[in-house]
Amino acid sequence: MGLEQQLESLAVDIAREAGALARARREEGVSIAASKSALADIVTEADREVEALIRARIAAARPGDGFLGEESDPERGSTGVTWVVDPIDGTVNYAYGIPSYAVSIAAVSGEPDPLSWTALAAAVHAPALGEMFHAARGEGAWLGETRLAVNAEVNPAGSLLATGFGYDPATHGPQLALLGRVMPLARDIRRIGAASLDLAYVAAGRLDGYFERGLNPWDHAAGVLLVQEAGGVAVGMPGDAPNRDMTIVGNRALVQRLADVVFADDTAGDTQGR
Ligand code: LIP
Repeated sequence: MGLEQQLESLAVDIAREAGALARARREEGVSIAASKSALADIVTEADREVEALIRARIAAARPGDGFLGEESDPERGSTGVTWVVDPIDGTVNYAYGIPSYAVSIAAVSGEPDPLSWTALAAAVHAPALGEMFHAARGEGAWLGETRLAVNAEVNPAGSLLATGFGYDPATHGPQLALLGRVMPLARDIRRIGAASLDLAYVAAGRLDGYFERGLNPWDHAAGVLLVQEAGGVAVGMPGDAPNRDMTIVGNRALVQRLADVVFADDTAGDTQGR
């Protein structure tokens, strides 16, 4: 078993344990610990507890690896591998009791920068939905034991697209304007509320494409590898990998159509807030 598959196996095992903890805490009742970038950008006690569990399991299994998580301080490693973790992606869904939340764990090599890292392994686990999406670089993307593939064609009826909006109300005007420009490409829009699931669903063919501005590295690190290993394309701003400025994924033809619209009049880029 190569490094990528070893990292994938570890990510899956940790995601499963972390998902069980998140689900247990949800059933006990969720308490909001704080707000972060905006009043609506909440963190629960469970977010913090689940990330601490993930971080401890990784440190025990792979001492010396780096860590970049949503709820704790970043740590540069000495092994060249960094773990990029969102302990509960879809925090607002989680707080409201909507089951569309996921533990998102990725292992990357190189600098912990989405513009330059190489994703090696990914696990996106939705514990309330009983689904484990996973991938190792070069080994395909999977839902459990089922191999995944993005929808290869652009549907003449239009594409089923997902997107999301920032926590900062100041971002909503430009983001809604962008959505209006994209709508002619869509048969319909979904707003699932967890980027890692949006990305996993594109990999699984449940969505044709997804775009969102303002994602954090831990929101997209694992899901982008799922899309790429399912035969899809993932881009950011022209010439960039997915990052906070923009994430667009789907099959190659759809991504080009979306990018042509998104970057034609990039007013949504005026407010990068979350
Ligand atoms: C969420 C993302 C979602 C985005 C939300 C939020 P969180 O991450 O997964 O796509 O639209 O604004 O950023 O905060 O639940 O980890």
